[in-house]
Amino acid sequence: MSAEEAAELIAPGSTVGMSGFTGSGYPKLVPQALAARIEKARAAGNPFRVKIWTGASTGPELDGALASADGIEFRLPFNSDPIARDKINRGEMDYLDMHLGQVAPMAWQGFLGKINTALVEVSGIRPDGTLVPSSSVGNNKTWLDLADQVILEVNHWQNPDLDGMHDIYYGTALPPNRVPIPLVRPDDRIGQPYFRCNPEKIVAIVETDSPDRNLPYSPSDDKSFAIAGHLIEFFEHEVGKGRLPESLLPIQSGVGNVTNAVLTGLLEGPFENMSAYSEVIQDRMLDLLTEGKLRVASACGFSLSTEAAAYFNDHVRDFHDKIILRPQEMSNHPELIRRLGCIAMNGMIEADIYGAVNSTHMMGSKMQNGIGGSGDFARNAYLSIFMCPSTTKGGKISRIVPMASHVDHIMQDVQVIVTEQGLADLRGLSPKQRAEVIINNCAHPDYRPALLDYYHRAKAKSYGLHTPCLLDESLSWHQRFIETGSMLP
Ligand code: 0RQ
Repeated sequence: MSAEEAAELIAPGSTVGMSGFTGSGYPKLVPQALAARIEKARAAGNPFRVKIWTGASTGPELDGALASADGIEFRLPFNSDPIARDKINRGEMDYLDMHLGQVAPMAWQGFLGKINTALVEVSGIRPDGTLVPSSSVGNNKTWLDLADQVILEVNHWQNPDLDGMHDIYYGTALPPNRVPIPLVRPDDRIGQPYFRCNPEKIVAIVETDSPDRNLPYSPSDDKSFAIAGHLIEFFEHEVGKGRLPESLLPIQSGVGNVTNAVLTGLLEGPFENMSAYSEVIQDRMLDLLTEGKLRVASACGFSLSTEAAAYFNDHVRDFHDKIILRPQEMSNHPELIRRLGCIAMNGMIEADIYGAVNSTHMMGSKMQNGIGGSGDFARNAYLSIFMCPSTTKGGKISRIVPMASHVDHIMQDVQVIVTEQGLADLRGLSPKQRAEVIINNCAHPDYRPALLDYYHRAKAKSYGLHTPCLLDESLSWHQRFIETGSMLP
């Protein structure tokens, strides 16, 4: 049926579980038709909103369209759409920012409430009724199983060769009946390539031919390459010490310029036969696979530039045996991340001198995207690494601060911090030892004296001397930025 007819089947106020993970595999037509329906209802004096659950971020046709129509009452678990972000930060949309790996278990446990409709993009429907997943898997398995009704968007833009690339594991159960997950290597296949779906629940099938949201490629800058350089040197050091194998351990890498630069560094570096156990496959990961540096990449979806997406679409066959796409409860599963010994590499907004990391909130209160999978990986990884340039906004903001204005990753989950200034290896260090390494190795020289001054005064005057702090001053840098536009004194 048409997208407009399908959108009529979504009840006002209901909960819709949608596909979509980092801009891949999200439904494109029905959300726009729903947004148009909401606009029309508002014009007629009967506005309504819905609750949206997804895998992670989606695209302008979903979050952008529905947020513009003021149609989202509640959203989980991750968002990077600027219009939705603005609504969240104006207090006009409720947002639940969750660990991506915990969404499906929490839905099954009944903690999130009822899901009425699953709206899922697939790349095909097989004669036996099973569904060929699209360019991301997200929480689709869970939405399809739990929802009362199912709307499918069959997207012909997706390459049919995606068929066979997915591994959908149906062995999950609720406590006390959980059993070990039989995955011991990133390339293990433990499930089936297709989603099952009760045909009686399918109320609409809509055909589309629309591309995923692919953003133009912006090349990494000098600071990103400096960060990458420090990290590659660190890996070589760890291999030399016998703490990492020569092919490293399965890498997890966030998205963005810095992580793309690190992957470029790995492309040029000495490590061979590597593997990735990650959430997303980004541009440089495709290059690593093409060059044979990376043997296999397991993830939940793609986050590609327009150029890389076009290349991938033309060459899906070549990647067929090298990429495995899994549900996010598997790609981000603590048991698997711990067992495989992943090397987690994620971006951050700021870290404090003790190495607590803020991944989500600007100045303590303004949501950027969400914690995503960074927490799933950071706590359970073999090595947990966070990185960013040491300043931003033309030097007006230091990303190493006396106290993080919001904490997503506690000290114990942060083992290595890297900026373009250098790398702080925090393993085995007490809070005061961590502070000295972070300030001296990672802070920008414009802020280093002020950080040292704060730290020394805190050591003299703090209420306790385990993690010294001056409560009346520790967040003053953020307040100064809010008041003057700069953290500089
Ligand atoms: O602002 O966009 O106006 O230029 O924030 O900053 O340095 O480009 O950061 O794109 O690497 O993202 C933590 C958000 C970093 C990301 C975060 C401003 C800065 C700029 C972006 P402009 P950068 P990145 C795998 C794991 C959580 C999810 C995650 C993220 C903009 O890495 O979302 O890890 N992580 N997932 O100017 C005020 C500060 C700031 C600041 C930066 N301290 N104060 N503004 N900015 N620092 C992937 C998934 O989970 C899907």
